[in-house]
Amino acid sequence: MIQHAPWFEESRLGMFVHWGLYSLAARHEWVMNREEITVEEYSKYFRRFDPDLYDPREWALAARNAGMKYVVLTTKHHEGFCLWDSALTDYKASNTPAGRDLIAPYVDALRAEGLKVGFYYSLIDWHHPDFTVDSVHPQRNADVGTLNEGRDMARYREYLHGQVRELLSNYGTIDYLFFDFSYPDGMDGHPAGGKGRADWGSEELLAMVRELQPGIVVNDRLELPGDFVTPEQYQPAGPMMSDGVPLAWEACQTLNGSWGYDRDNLDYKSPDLLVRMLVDGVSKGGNLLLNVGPTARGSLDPRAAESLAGIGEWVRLHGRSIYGAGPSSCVPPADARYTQRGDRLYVHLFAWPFGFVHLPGLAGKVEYAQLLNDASELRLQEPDPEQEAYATTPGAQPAGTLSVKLPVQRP
Ligand code: FHN
Repeated sequence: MIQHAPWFEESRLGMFVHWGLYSLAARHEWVMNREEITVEEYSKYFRRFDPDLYDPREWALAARNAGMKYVVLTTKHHEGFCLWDSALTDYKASNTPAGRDLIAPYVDALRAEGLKVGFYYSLIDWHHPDFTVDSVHPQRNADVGTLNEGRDMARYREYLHGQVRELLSNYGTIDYLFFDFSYPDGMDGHPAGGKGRADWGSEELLAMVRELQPGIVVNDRLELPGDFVTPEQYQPAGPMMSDGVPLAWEACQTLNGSWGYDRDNLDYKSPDLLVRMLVDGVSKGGNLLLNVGPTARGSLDPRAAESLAGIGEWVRLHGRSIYGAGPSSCVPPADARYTQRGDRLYVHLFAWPFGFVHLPGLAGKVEYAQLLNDASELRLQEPDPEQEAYATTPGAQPAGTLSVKLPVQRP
């Protein structure tokens, strides 16, 4: 549990939003890197960034209706483009056809819906003239030595700290900060090397963050321990621990493998799979930060909106089995996960059982069982008073639920 921010693990589900100039390219947020696009060539997107449909209230409402309790928006991704009216650069939304600060309305919209406010901030910056060309830079395969002449990471560090200070000073209480990311050993063995805490000034930066926003939660990507661990695009095998102590963790996941809007990518995870990812994570003590990539006009991708609606319907009926819930000491039957909140044990059936669900080791410990979607009772049996109980289940999986919950009330 993050002692200074219990809201984080009580929330269990948040929305990640990747939105920037790469949304115009509409094929990947690393397009600048993957296609080795120079800053000059990439400026075509800067000149055309005109999000006329941007309405963060739409995003906030979609998040709330999906059962999400916090939202994290890319204030600046690796491309270096800033969504807020930073005094430290001209490379910002207010200098594009958007013509305004886009962070202020985002923060207001979240607060209006009672959602916690999260910022993502990229440590990497492929636009800034002092950010040295390294193994992830779009120009990594050009003449790195010549390109780095005159570049000064100390000046970049000052810029980096100044921007974080702006973000944490100018928009009221910020609840969550996702720094991204450190690669001290470089990427893919590229000789241009990497960057880590010394390049970012991580210790000083983190101290400033805590001073400006004492209640904030910060992730673990400054090459320093943070408040929570960030497995990305995978689900840990079990609770994440350090020296036997459970860690707060959050799995960040995409809907279709891309973080930014990826027009031609149709490989969307089904709402049922997304729900099972959520439940799996909570059963291991983790959160799910599920990503959407709005279009360059600022609207949610209709396919993402459909996924969110599907999750929202499940959470509407089953939210009490995830919010404030976590791992159980009981061992679940096959094809199931347990989440527990107080004396309520929730049995999440990932495969519909053959007329009953085993409750190993729970003989004499279960007083009542019901389906969560409609609160209908499930008859309990205790064939072996020393070992297990089981609850009888209807033949057909109840309609309207992506998976079924069984709050098993324990004395
Ligand atoms: O390089 C980024 C990537 O584009 C995306 O923002 C993810 C989200 O966690 N973080 C980095 C990859 O780990």
